[in-house]
Amino acid sequence: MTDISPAPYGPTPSPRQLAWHKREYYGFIHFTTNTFTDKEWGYGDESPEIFNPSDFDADQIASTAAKAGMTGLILTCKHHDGFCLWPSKYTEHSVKNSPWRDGKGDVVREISDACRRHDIGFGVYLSPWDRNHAEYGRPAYIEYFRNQLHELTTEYGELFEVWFDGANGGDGYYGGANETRSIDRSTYYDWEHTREIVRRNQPNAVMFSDAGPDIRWVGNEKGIAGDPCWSTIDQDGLFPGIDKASFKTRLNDDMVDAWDSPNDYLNAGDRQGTVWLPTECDVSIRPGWFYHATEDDKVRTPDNLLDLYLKSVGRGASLLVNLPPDRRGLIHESDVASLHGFRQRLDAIFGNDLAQDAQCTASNTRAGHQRFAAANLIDGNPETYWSTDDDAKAPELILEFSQPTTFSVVGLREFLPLGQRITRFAVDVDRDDEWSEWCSTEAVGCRRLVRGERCTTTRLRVRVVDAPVCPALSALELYSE
Ligand code: FUL
Repeated sequence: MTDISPAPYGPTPSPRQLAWHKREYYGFIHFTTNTFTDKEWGYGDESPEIFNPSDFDADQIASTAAKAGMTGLILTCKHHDGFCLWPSKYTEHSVKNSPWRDGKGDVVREISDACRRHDIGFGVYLSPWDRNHAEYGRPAYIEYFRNQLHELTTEYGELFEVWFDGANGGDGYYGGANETRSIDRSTYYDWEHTREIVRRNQPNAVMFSDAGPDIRWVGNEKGIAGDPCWSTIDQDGLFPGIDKASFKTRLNDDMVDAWDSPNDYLNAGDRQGTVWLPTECDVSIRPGWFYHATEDDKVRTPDNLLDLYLKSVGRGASLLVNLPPDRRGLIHESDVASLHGFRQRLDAIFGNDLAQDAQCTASNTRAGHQRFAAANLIDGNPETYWSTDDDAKAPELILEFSQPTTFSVVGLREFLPLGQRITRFAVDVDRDDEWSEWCSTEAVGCRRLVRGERCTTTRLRVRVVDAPVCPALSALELYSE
């Protein structure tokens, strides 16, 4: 039988990227000696003896994340100060020389086990920059870094993500040298070979950095993706920690003219991009990444978190919210309360998809075939999709309700194995038998949530306004706040 499905358009996600797209919202844990020195970046000369949480409880941390609706946690196993939260064989600068659990503790073990108990994924952050290590800046450090990567990717079970930060090089302790060391960020880590360790040991894990290879930084630490934010980009010339000058020299003239900085480029993505490299939006629930008692009254509110969710997950990216454990080794009560409120809002809105009560019809159905019917958009099954004949590139969908229905958020999802196909779409509502435009916007991707004017209607129309090929949409959702 011939395959009548539409041909994929442009770059498409790998199986590991597809699995990651389903995670949508997960958490970050920033914890190290900084928690005890009240700093954001440790210099690398901190004594391991200061790491001594009084009531560390990995279950409190993992259950807080799980109850908040998070699908995983990524732990700073080593931040820039070089202190290791696990008893690495390759350094003395770790929990094994701290008083915590008499030097027998392993934060990575406890958090990873707790994540499994609470049925969420576990991921690791291993800072490429190490302000403690004597060999930082020289080849011997790369061997050390790779050894650590090997430990983390072999000893703590399945990882869903490995996080490589872009900050590297600068002043530090460096085994007592107390100097400034700069490295060539594009060559020093020999990323191509370093990444092979992760691929070999954790083939399902996605790797995060400014340059992927699986997911990209969003270009800010505010939790906000571009509008639109394309899942495609041109990866050539990008590397973790890329600066403005390298960005300008390495990319072609069109790109240099279009984007002022790598951060702008990463934030927006590139409709003409050559690879699938979706976005992760990292943001802290507090002003800092590490816990500071002075910020107990500066925790983001549930409404603010909801706004960020709509500007990240709702733009086809993921939302990574940082929860810094305090000196007890617990997520502070203020953060727990805020997460609880956020979860209640998510449930209240997204727990009730109003589109499921409607009839969904389309101006065109591919080959007139049931397999591509508009009903697939509201069947709650992400594996089925609606599509049209190849030449029907600007089709329409209509949702019809038996009762007047009030909504304020419209959601669309593309069937990602066939690529990012829709460039622009619009939504209209029926006001007294006249169509009136409710929104017109670019990009769908994994998930597009448009929050707009609260409106009551019996009919809603989605128009594909601009697309190089026929659409393939797996969901049309409608919510009310
Ligand atoms: C940054 C780091 O320098 C911060 O300390 C933090 O880890 C954040 C997530 O990434 O680049």
